Amino acid sequence: MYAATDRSIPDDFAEQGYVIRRGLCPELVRKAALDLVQAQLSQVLAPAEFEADVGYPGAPSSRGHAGGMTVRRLMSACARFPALREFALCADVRDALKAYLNANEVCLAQAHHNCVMTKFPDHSSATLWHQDIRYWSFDHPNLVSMWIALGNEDVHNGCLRVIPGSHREQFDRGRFDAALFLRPELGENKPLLRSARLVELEAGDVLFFHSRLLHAAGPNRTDRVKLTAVFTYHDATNRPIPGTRSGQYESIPLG
Ligand SMILES: O=C(O)CCC(=O)C(=O)O
Repeated sequence: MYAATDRSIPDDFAEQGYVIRRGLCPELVRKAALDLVQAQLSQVLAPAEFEADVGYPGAPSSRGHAGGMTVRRLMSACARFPALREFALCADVRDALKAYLNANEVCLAQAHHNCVMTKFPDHSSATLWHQDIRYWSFDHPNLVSMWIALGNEDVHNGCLRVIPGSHREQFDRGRFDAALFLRPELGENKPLLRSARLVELEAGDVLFFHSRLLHAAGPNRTDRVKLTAVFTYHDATNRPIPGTRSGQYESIPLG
């Protein structure tokens, strides 16, 4: 159904809206993070978001339904996973983000994302086509997320799909539904969807993508949980709108 798997490493972030950095996350960081993530998942340590909360296709309709309390995100990753925090704030990551954001100083947003996304085998939902800017309220829609594969990600366990270059397009509001998901049934959206690419990652690979890049993901059809850490960054001069969810916590400067 999807044109191709992206095993290449597009080096033109400005053109493509994403870049894959193979093996950027050191093994020591990944293993330390995995141990702690698994320990916290086994206790369902708060703050967490559950499958029933997201309301995505395939999610149980309430927390009381079978699988409704399946964890979908362990929130506040920076505060609870020291190895991930250290990596998320390190010089290599900072330098990459300065280039992708074309910024002199960058900050990590604690307000949202900043999580470990989980996809459990028995109750995992699909995420429809969207731009992450739907979550954010900043002066400018120019943020970049770092997606760290803590294990392998492929079409079987619900890896991401992206539409290269879509971050550069201006879309009319009518191309999206009420919840700001792209409307696949519209003729004008079909060519875009045909250009989608699978982003298959190996453990330790890191994907950087722009907050306006259209992306989606399927459910996990394997028998093993998929775990991904996600952090979002912005130019220090690009400020969250006061009173919005984006403004609820101070961002962390990386310098
Ligand atoms: O289902 C997924 O893994 C994608 C999640 C995602 O794109 C999001 O939460 O913005």
